[in-house]
Amino acid sequence: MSWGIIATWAMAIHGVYKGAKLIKEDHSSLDGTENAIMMVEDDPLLKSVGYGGLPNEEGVVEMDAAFMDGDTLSIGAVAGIRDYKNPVSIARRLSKEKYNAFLVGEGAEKFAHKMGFERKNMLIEESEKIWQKEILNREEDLKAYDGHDTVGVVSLDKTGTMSAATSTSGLFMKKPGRVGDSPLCGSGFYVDSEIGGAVATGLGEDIMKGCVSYEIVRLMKEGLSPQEAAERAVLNFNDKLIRYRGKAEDISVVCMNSIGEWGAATNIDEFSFSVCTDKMEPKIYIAKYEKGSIKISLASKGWIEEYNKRVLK
Ligand code: SD4
Repeated sequence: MSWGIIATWAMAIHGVYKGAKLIKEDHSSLDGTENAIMMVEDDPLLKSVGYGGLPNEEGVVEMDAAFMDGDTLSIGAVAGIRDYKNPVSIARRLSKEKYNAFLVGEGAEKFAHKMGFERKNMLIEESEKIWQKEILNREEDLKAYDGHDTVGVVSLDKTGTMSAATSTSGLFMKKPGRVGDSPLCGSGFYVDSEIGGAVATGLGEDIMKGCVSYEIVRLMKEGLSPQEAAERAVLNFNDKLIRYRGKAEDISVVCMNSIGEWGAATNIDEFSFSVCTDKMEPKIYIAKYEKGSIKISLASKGWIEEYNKRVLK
């Protein structure tokens, strides 16, 4: 059977290697997805997810994460959680609960403590410095990060099981308690093993207006290929936001169907993503939004070097 794993942003390439290795060695899609995300959460150089993530306006790192099992449609999520090492693992654990599967703030932390998850101060010195500088030159608008924000993963294993998950520290300088699209089912993520899955990154306040991830899965169910579904969902919704509101903020997505075909779309100049399947080694691609359509190309060596300089600093 085919298998595959796809993730938002080039920063997730090591996670994709890890997830692909597990799936190749007959581990489940659920393990592949969780481990891929944990690698991104654990990397202090990545300022938009987990350890090292940029804080809210009070200088506190508050994280959102979700996990979905495509065989059972079970969902677990946390929002505004502080001081825990791997929010995605807490979300996965919560997906096993019949009740109370989406917990916020203190409630999520109490659950994580009870279940023995590792506590960790997620604010690193470098991120605190960036925050202190930002307080002095405060801009009014909150923006999605430049090329490296929420990590979202969809994977398919050899038995046909699919899963999806997200993890993020959300918008830099957000208000305490602000929750984005990432832990919201249908907006930041959705997966159904009979059809496929999708995850989103960008400005949560806009992504959630269109339940973008669910829309992609719905379109795949209608018979569209992942690429067609991703493009149609993002471009149509982008146009609608512009018609209704005059402007659409950043929306980027990746998706995969139940036979390991994949797709990506964006409404920004450049959105990178990482993918590996039984048919191809892990690779970084770039999706570009140009004159109303999406162009996808392999990232060049030069592009990757430039990206690493910009993101891993
Ligand atoms: C959010 N989509 O919280 C997420 C991640 C993000 O810049 O902020 N990206 O809205």
